[in-house]
Amino acid sequence: MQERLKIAVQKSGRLTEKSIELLGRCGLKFDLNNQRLIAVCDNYPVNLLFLRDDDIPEYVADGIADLGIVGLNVLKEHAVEVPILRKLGFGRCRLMLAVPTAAAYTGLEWFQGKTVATSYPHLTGQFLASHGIEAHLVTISGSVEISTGLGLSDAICDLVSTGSTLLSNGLKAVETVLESESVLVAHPTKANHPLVEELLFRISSVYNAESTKYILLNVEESNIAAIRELLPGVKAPTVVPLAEPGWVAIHSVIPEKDFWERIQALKAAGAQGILVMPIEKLLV
Ligand code: PRT
Ligand code: ZN
Repeated sequence: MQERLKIAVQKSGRLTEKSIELLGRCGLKFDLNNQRLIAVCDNYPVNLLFLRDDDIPEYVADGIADLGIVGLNVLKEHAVEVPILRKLGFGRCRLMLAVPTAAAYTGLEWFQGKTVATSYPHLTGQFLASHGIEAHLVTISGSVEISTGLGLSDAICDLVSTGSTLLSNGLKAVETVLESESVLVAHPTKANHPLVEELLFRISSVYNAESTKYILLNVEESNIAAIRELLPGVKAPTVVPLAEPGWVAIHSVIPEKDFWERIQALKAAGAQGILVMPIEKLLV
């Protein structure tokens, strides 16, 4: 029987939907109807293991799961040594120290001798110690943000995305301990497995497609050189003659990031009838 990869994903939480969606966009189909400890993939030798996110680093390190999708914050807090195969771009947040809004905060020395509540004692302790700060850490597993208002702590260290939780609890973020996003991790012996390499290739194709657009435009032949300068393409742009003599259509792929600047430059170089389309996958 063919070997099946086991991929650990969060059972129910902020990363669950995005993790399954990413694997779906890589062409992996799962029967998710009767969730759930394990879901079997119908068209790729993969099983999903649904776990609490905190357990994923250990499961991967122990080789019970071959791959895992987990927040960098959880991975670093557990200090488990497993290779990160790639960042996945979702679940972005920051682990931040936050103090009461009214506090006269001037710098990290403010934390000297203070009590800090957190679910991330390892990362918080390491950060404060690396700046020569001795603080008293109180580890709590949930609702860290209410601990200061309740008098349990002077400050907190917690994950922040929009900042609205801090605001509504009378706190302000003052220092970043860790920038986090979800990452794909592997058991060390599986990092170069052919099934893993194929999956990584598919993930790259999905992300490359997301960050690029397909562009078609018409231009007079005399302007081809100027337009080419502005179009990187995957190799080089495709140039097709139009029925109108002296005119060509150019097809290419452009990055999303400086999209409008590039369109402006193309127009200035004589491009007309510009058509831009999303790319579903980009296999390079
Ligand atoms: O049950 P299980 O242990 O699996 O789930 P969990 O409750 O531990 O985790 P979950 O689902 O809340 O989060 C999973 C992962 O999502 C985290 O480990 C992070 O990598 C990532 N993530 C991204 C976040 C946030 N953004 C986030 N904003 N995790 C938590 N939060 C919380 C934060 O703790 C705080 O309470 O949201 C609140 C702050 O949000 P803002 O928008 O008000 O700033
Ligand atoms: Zn958790």
